[in-house]
Amino acid sequence: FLPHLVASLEQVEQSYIMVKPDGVQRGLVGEVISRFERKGFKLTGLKLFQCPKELAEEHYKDLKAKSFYPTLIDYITSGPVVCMVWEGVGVVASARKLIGSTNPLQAEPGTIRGDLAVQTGRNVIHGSDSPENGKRETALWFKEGELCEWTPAQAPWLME
Ligand code: IDP
Ligand code: MG
Repeated sequence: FLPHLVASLEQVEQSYIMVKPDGVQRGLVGEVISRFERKGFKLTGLKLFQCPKELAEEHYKDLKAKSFYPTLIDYITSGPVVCMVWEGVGVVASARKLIGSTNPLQAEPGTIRGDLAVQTGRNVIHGSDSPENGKRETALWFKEGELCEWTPAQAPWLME
């Protein structure tokens, strides 16, 4: 038992991160994964997936009333996405910072959207906006048994 690796379990969050179809088509999957790996979060789920319309609608149900909703659903289902779950203390807010503002023209340089995208409707990546939604979206996109619990070899070099 290595107490320094356990980082009080209730503080550990999950963020559902998804490379959207434009990111996959543009060959940015490795770049995105690399940024999260280098930050030091733990990957616990990963798959290439063609999203069915019903799942896209459920994922974005809060935006149903928006004028861009139909084109958003078309966009998300237009090709494969890469679904991921990243885990760690503070991962949800940190991932949002790594991702940058929704409108890539307003996203800071150094962020994924700031460096790699120009339009809100082609903004490359999704990240959960709260720990609660991190859990909800993880359960929505991954079946039980698709997630891996593991201890990265670098854990003691990331957390004291
Ligand atoms: P977020 O992805 O930064 O959390 P949300 O406001 O939750 O942004 O919107 C979800 C997604 O809907 C955005 O990432 C983007 O793909 C799309 N979207 C949001 N606003 C617009 C818009 O004004 N035009 C087109 N697409 C939009
Ligand atoms: Mg959102």
